[in-house]
Amino acid sequence: MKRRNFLTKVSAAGVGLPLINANVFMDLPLFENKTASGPISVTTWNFAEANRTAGELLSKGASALDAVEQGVRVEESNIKNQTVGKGGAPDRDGNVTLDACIMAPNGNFGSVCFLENIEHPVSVARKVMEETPHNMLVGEGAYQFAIKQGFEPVNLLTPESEANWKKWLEEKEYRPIINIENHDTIGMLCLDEKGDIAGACTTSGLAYKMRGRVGDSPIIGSGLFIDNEVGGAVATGLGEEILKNVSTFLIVELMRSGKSPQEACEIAMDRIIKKNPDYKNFQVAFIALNKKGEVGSFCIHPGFTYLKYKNSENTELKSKTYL
Ligand code: SD4
Repeated sequence: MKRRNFLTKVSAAGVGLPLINANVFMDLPLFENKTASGPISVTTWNFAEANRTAGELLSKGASALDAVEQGVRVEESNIKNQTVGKGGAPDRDGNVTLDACIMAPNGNFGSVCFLENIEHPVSVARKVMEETPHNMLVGEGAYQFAIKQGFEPVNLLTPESEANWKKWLEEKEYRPIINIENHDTIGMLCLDEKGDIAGACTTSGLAYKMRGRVGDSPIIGSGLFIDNEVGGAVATGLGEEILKNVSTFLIVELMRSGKSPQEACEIAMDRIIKKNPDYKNFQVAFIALNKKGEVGSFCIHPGFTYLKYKNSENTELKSKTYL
């Protein structure tokens, strides 16, 4: 049933609902169960194998939730990638601490922050969502929970990340890097065959951060937000700025009010840029996907790319950029 029909019916029934401008909801289905676009996976940066893994799973009929989890796990295990999972850059004391979240079409989510010695924080986040009465676990509690769930303890600091950290210690200059070799936090949004959307986001956070620092990536509404009636958005870049603006929630709300994913990303970025005159010195990037399968992306600095898997093709796309 279309929401417009629903509104007509309830008001005809005279149930005394407050007056609502029905135009706001025109053509928005109340509960949309299918998409005409077919399955799509979109992923931040150039994590081609991760996005292909998710896209192929979707083509075989996997749920969006399974696809995002399996997709981002590829990068969590990739030790060449120093921004996610095993091999991630440590904090300034040499500890690799991971943040991740996953959000399901039914609006539920799981999140872990400041998790150490576990290779797949996204899967721990999913367990938090499915096996506990909570949504977020942090630090030692998250680690203990993971071990109880059967995750193996692993050393996440690779010799390469350790060597880079030791080099950093010589100067100890803390400055967020704008685009880390074209790969960084992985954020993924999937739309499945049934038209359901899910998302995941996983990171080792900013290199050489203070111990205990948590960024936007595991925070629902900042690093990731999904609303299965509207669409989803994920963010990458300087978490502090994304957190201050609750950017992915804002993007989804803008799409709800009729903006395209592209327009929504641009308006949300405008908010960050207006509030912080220092915007030339940091990067933030967004991708958004709506229920129609339309995709948008926006970033501050050139250099951010993202991937779209659709109809068996994994295409790298250049984001529109503010500067
Ligand atoms: C954070 N947003 O921890 C993440 C890291 C990132 O580009 O995406 N860096 O702030």
